[in-house]
Amino acid sequence: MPTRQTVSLLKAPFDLGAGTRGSCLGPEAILHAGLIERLEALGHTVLSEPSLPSPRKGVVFSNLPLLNLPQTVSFNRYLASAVHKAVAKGHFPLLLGGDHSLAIGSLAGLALNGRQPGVLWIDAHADLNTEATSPTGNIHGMSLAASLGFGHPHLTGLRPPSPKLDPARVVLVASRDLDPGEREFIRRTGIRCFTMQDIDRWGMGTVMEEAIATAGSGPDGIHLSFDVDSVDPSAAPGTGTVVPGGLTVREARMAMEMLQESGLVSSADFVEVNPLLDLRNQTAELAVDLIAALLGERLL
Ligand code: 6HN
Ligand code: MN
Ligand code: MN
Ligand code: MN
Repeated sequence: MPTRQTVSLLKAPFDLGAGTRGSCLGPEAILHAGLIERLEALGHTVLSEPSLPSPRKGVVFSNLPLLNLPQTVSFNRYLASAVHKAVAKGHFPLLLGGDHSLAIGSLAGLALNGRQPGVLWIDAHADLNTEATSPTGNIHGMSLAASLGFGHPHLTGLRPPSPKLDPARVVLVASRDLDPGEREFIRRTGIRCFTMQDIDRWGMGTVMEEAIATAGSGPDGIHLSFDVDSVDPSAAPGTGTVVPGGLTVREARMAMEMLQESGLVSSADFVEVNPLLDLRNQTAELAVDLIAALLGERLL
């Protein structure tokens, strides 16, 4: 049995940070796939907080180069307060997205509690664009940069302090689709980046050992930000920005098992499940398997 925890389930039906609609339905799909039952079976207490208020649909603000900036800022402010409250009560905040712009609010909420965890960003992408480098204007491609203090002041300064993170304890895993500005960002800041090529060469076990050692080297543990597009589209088709050549189901699950064994993870985001693009809810089911493994479910 894992250490029993009180998990604050933060359902974030927000997709205006992405270019494709539908990840706002992700939280419901993940619940339909049986998340709460699986976590309760592990002995955890699950507090299903009310869904965060979704912004009004039908209005698209094409304020390039930052699409839907006002809605993204206000939703993430709510989210930061919700995370802040969960942490203050000693709960494990588990964010169900929604698109990856939500990591801005998630990390801002942890910072409000004076926490500066290391971050494991498991994703096909780096989400290290700013409005100056983004090829799309979609804020979900800017959330890690914003949390590191780069980009539009409404995003970086959503809640004080800024930056939220120490680049020496930020680690990217499963990267395979990096924009030119993001490569430059990685070179400039020295962020550890384990691409799929590294995983092919050294194996997921070795990569995760190094990733956990680097992200977990500070006093505040590790925040996991898991974008389901890190997994190969053959196993996770239900997401808006698929990139071939991703993690196998076993590699993703092993990453969760190793994080569980480390005992260092105290908050997590699972984002970019898009039921409108999914096949028979399989991506949501995969997310549930991974969350359960992260929180202690074992094969034997
Ligand atoms: N995500 N790099 C591309 C962009 O638009 O900035 C894709 C970003 C995808 C973001 O998957 O969280
Ligand atoms: Mn929507
Ligand atoms: Mn992402
Ligand atoms: Mn991604």
